Amino acid sequence: MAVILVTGGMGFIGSNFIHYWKKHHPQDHVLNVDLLTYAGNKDNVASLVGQAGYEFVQGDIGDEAHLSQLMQKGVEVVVHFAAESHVDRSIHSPRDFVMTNVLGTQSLLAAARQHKVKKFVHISTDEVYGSLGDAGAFTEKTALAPNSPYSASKAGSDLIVRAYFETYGFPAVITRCSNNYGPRQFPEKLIPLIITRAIRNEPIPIYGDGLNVRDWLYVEDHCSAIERVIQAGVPGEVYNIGGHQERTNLDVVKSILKELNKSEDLIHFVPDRLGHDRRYAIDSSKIQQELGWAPSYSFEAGLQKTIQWYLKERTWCERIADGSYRDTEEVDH
Ligand code: NAD
Ligand code: TDX
Repeated sequence: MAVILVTGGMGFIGSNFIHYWKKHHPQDHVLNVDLLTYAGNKDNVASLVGQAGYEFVQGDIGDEAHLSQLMQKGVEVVVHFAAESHVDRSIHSPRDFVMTNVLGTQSLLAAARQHKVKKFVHISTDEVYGSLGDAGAFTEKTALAPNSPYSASKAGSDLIVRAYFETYGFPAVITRCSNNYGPRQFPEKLIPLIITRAIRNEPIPIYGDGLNVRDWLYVEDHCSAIERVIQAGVPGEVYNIGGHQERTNLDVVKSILKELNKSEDLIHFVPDRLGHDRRYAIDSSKIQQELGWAPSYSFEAGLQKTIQWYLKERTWCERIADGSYRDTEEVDH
């Protein structure tokens, strides 16, 4: 039995990863450490509460003493998802992003290093590479050129992780994934925002001309890539993760409206995001060739599963809409 510490396990990707890991490695003990910011939702892992091999501790990755104490539970592997993750929020409150993503990551690294963990997987993003023109894709050798406070803070965290490897020989690996979508994504991000608004026949805001391109990956495919990195990723290396599923935002919106049988009249063009990156595309040949990972879902298949999940989980959506997902007394897990 291995003890795995997951940070940010109440968020979108972290909670999907915990479900994935418990399904495929039921013997392992997962310790979920999350501060429960607005993005942390206990409903995401409610079905695991009380199960053997799952434990939640509320905590801040910036609290090195607390993290150090938690590492003493025999933690061997750290998978670090916790972050401020929304670009629009970073434009309004950049400081929060530097505090959590840069300083928080350094505190976590210090605690993990002191306890000599065997592997530290740092979950980063393709946004650290900046924006692409019409052609080409980001490789692991592409220079970092982040444009938003969010991506700059993630690039800062990548560099401090890199420094821990170079300076102390700390066994850290960095992954950089493209845009994720799937169950349990907070409806501030494009795909869940469109789905939940379209279901309620509310207007859908599209920034600028709607022709910005993102490279979409179903969250379960991201989880299987992280699994390969835990098992075989080489310390000091960076692995790009993506599924070669580029779509314009407008195409994404139209696909969702069609699937839900809703009118395109719901689309409303609104002023563009400041510093809006035009296009992302990931070259994931390194992880495919060196670690034998491949995505399983096409964008169409993943999107259909995602829409079905949001249609079925009405209570999950309503508890976010009315704010009750943050009531800790009611659902104490
Ligand atoms: P999310 O916003 O859904 O979840 C973040 C989680 O971190 C929340 O549960 C929150 O409570 C927790 N958290 C925030 N600050 C904390 C702190 N100081 N201490 C402990 N916990 C804290 O984010 P997500 O979309 O699941 O993204 C997870 C990670 O993956 C992030 O590092 C993000 O940069 C990266 N990433 C996301 C995407 C994407 O498309 N969503 C793509 C590539 C990489
Ligand atoms: O209401 C909207 N209208 C709109 O046109 C929203 C919320 C977004 N958009 C556009 C902006 C982007 O071009 O849709 C695209 C996707 O936006 P987000 O869902 O905010 O994602 P993005 O900015 O691409 O960043 C995401 O992918 C990389 C995650 O939020 C990051 O955490 C991850 O690192």
